[in-house]
Amino acid sequence: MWFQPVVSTVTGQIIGAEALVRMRTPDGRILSPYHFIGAAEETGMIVQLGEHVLRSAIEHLIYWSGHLGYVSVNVSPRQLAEPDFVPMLAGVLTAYPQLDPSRLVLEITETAMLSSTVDVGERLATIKRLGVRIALDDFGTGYSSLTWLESVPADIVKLDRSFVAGLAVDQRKSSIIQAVLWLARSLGMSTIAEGVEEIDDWAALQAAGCPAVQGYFFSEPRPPEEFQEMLINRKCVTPLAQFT
Ligand code: G
Ligand code: MN
Repeated sequence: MWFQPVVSTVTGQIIGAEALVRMRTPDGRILSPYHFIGAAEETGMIVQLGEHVLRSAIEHLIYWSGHLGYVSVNVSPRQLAEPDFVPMLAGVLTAYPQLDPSRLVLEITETAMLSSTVDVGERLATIKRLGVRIALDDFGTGYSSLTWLESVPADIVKLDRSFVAGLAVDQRKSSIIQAVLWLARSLGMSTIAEGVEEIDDWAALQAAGCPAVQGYFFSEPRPPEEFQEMLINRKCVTPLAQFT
């Protein structure tokens, strides 16, 4: 498990982390999920992998409890459609009674709704009843983002990086971002802008009132020891003073 910080644009502090699974090959290379999630889904190993990721993310969050607000975990459409997914999640939550379930966020992409054989809205509603929060991942890139927003009981919108890169110099992107921020706020949802790489884009997001950001500008995903170092020593310093 690697972790990438989510940073508040208001305080400059790390408020949460996205847990991102990586695979180490026998010759020591690090592979991103892009290279193995497909195979894990085909072989059915996604079930064990999904549970492992969930448990590991929760254990790290509990360990960093005093320093980190929440952890988010990506859930693939296939995982969500598994009949055992909700019982597995409920079982894991029971195994960690010290964890407030609202400190766990599941990130789901819109394709989960399009390609699924199950009623995704219904399944997510059941998950929400467990107290876990839901984030709409890569928001804005699918075919039916507004339907997704309407039909899913989500708590967080994760604005896709394609709207974020170059935002500061692109009036169209900035209009879209302001509209999504407004929409999310009116629906009682929070927004995280993903893929923030440039200081100008960060400043534009802060000025637009986007509450939280994530991206290489602050930190790439890091192994737990390095993430912890950043978390405890607050090394993920934002140039907040320049803009406030
Ligand atoms: O689909 P999702 O948003 O969960 O994808 C997360 C992936 O995005 C991770 O693999 C992570 O390495 C990558 N990522 C995180 N921050 C940035 C960024 O600032 N720029 C780019 N291009 N990719 C990023
Ligand atoms: Mn994600």
